[in-house]
Amino acid sequence: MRKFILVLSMILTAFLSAQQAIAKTVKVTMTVLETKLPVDNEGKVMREAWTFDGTVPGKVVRVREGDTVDFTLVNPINSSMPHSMDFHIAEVDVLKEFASIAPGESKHFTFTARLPGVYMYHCGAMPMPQHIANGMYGVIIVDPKDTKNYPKADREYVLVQQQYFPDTSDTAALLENRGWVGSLINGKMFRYDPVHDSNAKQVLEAKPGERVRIFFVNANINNPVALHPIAGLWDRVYVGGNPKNTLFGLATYNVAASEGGTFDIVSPADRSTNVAIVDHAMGAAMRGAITVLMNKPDADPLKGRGDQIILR
Ligand SMILES: [Cu+2]
Repeated sequence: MRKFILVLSMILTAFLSAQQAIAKTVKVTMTVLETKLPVDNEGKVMREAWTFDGTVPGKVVRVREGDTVDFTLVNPINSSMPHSMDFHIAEVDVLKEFASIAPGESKHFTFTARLPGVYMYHCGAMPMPQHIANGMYGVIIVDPKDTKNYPKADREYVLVQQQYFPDTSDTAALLENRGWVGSLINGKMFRYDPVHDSNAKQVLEAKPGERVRIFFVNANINNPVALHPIAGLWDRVYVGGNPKNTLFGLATYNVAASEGGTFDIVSPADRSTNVAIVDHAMGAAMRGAITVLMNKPDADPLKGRGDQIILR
């Protein structure tokens, strides 16, 4: 019995050190850029855009459960105001790591991505609704270590939704949910929907029968998102993006403001189909929150893989 316990403890020690050896430190740097960006596919409607590295949403950060993120935020001297960074997966001190930094300053902190999932990150400088409404948000994906109940996806796409307020300086209106005129998907209305906007240049693509995985974040200022794939079903919904929280077979799942989640859809294997991924709250769908997923044999092999998990 004693020998058995000894062998067991040796195996356990070897296993734990192997796990630690696999965990990495991932360096991430983001630089604030205050600019203007279009919210429509034609490129005519410009918005005030405060950004991380110039894009809305910011770049996708992707690490593995247990990894350490070594993060630096740079706020250049020519910025007009303080900014900050808040990763929803980071367990730190809100008054320290997430504190704002003035133009010309930088901020460095580290955190361990302890739980798998899909998490929002955003600027938390005051007034926070204005900084988020101006585009200072993005997604960090923490891939799970345990993939027993997490089938491999054939394609992966990131979608981030945001209410568009043309006048973000009116923070009272933001708080009262007044005056939003659009729903942005990855920064633009109907971004991947040529059915409702002939200027839309891209759609999500997959082959019939492939497992398509959507990493979704609700970056709305106030509203939840009733995420539904029209002409399809969610095969699995991993609440928060964590496979320990798996729901099977849903038509619609409600995503709270700031919530992230992972949504798998598998189209019929025997024919080409189209699915429209919408916020079924009509006020959002008809103002831009519709994304077309085309399942067809000649799907672009690069889409939904590598850098193209977020289509720019
Ligand atoms: Cu900011």
